[in-house]
Amino acid sequence: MTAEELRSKHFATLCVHGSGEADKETGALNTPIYQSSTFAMHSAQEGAQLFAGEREGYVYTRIGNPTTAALEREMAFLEKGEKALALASGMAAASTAVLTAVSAGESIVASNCLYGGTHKLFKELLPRLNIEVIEVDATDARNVKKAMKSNTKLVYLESPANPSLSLNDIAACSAIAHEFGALTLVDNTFATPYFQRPLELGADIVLHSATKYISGHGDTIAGILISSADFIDRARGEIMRDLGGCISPFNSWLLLRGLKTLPVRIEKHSFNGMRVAKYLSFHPKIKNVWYPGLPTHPQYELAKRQMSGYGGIVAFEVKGGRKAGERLINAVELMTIAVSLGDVDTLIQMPSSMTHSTYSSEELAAVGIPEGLIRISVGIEHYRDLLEDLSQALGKV
Ligand code: LCS
Repeated sequence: MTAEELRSKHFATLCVHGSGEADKETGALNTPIYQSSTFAMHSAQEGAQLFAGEREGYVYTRIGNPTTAALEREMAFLEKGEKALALASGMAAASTAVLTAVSAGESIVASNCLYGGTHKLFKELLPRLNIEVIEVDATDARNVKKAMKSNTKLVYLESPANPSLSLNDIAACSAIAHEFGALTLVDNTFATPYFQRPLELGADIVLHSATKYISGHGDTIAGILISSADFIDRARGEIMRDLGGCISPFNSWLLLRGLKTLPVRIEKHSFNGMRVAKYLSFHPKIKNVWYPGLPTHPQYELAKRQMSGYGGIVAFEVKGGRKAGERLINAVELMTIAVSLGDVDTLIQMPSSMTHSTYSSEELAAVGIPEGLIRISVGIEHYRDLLEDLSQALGKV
């Protein structure tokens, strides 16, 4: 089947068959791991042309590698972008995207609910580089508009957000950014392209911590950016090449393998996520549940509009706050107490003291994240076993 014919197929088929551009050298169905740091040139002249950008080809794995190029091609294909850039981690992707879009003396308008590491980058390192970050409650696009300045070059969103599962109206925020001549970035880690494609909604850049659902097995740290050819060329040539946050060919290969099972994994995570969210929402010891697939989620209508499913992350608060929450976490037997998310294993953690310990108490309160909030990354085990574990753990609270 030609690449053109493949485009009309369903997303699940695209994940398995890819863009139809299998390894051209050998016909290998799965792209081999090109575990080589450097690539032989045929002449001094060819080397000069490669470095001058007058000729396409591989030079050195920090700048590009065939296994990584295959991953980038497939991620661009699935997110409907022109090009992609794979990096060593989600944070390498975030810092590379920001430094590509924004320079000293310019500003970013960002959601105030972000992964704790991104928040730390925005609060500490970027101000040192004279990049201002204005964090706003981006669940209401009007707050984004109010914060925009003439020097704002980037609107930075995370939807659904870690850990509150709040949403940003991607189409509305992107339209505002464009009015001001700025780009919009959406961290699409939680939804994955299976449930949400921000570029189709008007965003300019998509970011993934590929450590999570793209890998799916908890065995890789990686990040990916998808955007226009111009943005990705600049991110690669002007920032990643200099800061050096490249991905290893082996990790690119693991992610290519992860992509093939993304649809079945996400369906199962989401099926289980809904069951866990519903179970908790009816439990007498639970105060609150945050899950975009529940009609009680304040942005349920937006979730239905911009996502085709709700995913495997559930946040909740036990009556009795942090102490009671810690008792619950200590009582689980099947689930693993661990940060990260998107793994086949179910992981449980407390953001205020772990992933979001970079937020002050005041910042957590402003975002509406209670100190005792618990986040579960629901895995692909049988959901009855997960509910049984929660039931026995809640019995000890
Ligand atoms: N974006 C989101 C939404 C994330 O959840 C994370 C990591 C990152 C970016 C950064 O990606 P990394 O560099 O770790 O690949 N989130 C984590 C979490 O919730 N627990 O541990 C890491």
